[in-house]
Amino acid sequence: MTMTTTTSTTATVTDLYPTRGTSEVLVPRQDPVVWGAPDAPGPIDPAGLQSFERDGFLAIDELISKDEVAVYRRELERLVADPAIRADERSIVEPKSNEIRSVFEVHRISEVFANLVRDERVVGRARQILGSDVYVHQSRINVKPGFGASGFYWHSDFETWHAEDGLPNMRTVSVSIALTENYDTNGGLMIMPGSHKTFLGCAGATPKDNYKKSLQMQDAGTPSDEALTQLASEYGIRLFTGKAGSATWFDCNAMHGSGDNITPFPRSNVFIVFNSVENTAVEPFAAPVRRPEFIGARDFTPVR
Ligand code: 6CS
Ligand code: FE
Repeated sequence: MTMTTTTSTTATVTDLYPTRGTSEVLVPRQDPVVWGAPDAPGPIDPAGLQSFERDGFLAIDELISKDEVAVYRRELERLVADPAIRADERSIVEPKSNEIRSVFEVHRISEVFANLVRDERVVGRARQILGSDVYVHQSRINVKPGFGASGFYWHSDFETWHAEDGLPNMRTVSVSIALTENYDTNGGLMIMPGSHKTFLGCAGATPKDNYKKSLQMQDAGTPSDEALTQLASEYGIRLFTGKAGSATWFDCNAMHGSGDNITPFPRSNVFIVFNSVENTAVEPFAAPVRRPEFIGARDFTPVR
């Protein structure tokens, strides 16, 4: 069953991935994972592209050097300490401690992070995977301080970006670059390897202004216990650890989440979402209104 949705122009775009209806539904992915040629030139070798296609993720031990990490850590600390940033609507705070949890659109707020986005080691990998020019659909720094910062429950990012931001196809890739050490104890990223090949359409309509809650604790777009049990039993769960400077690239539809961080050790990262310029956002497929542009970009200018 495919529903159609209309864009702001007269064209209609077929909804390949219905979600947020009355019942949950699992459908096979209808898009390639690696859109570029398997031997496309770039920082990822063919074996790396193959494993990304198979698993839906690619871990890089050292994407940026220790010295570079120090620069980005200082910039993160500068932003988090700036009262103007805290007052900015692009800052999301922790529900309990009221500490800053995330700052969105960090590639537009900070020239330092803008440089990271256009670094060939970063944007070059995104272009290789997506097989085209790319633009930033979303960027954020996640501070994930210690002593109780809450994690993110299981979800597929694409399910939200399709339902609420209007991304038509799975031609979007994220990279999480660790700015502090990711131990196996401080709330690291967990991904179900291979889960990116199944789309889980969630049950339950999107409330208006959903983003105000979902960026602290997601509700709409949350899989059922039964579906998570089925996916986890089939695919397993991989926890990502690594030194500051390591990075995890993962497909937009990989089922992932992270636990709370009750250790004294923060798990800070910078998270950048690249979307293909061939997959620009149309109207939301399953939400009453668009999310703000600082969460789902409407400026499709390719990263240069
Ligand atoms: O809703 C979003 O766009 C964000 N939420 C999560 C939990 N992951 C993806 C994205 O940053
Ligand atoms: Fe996510």
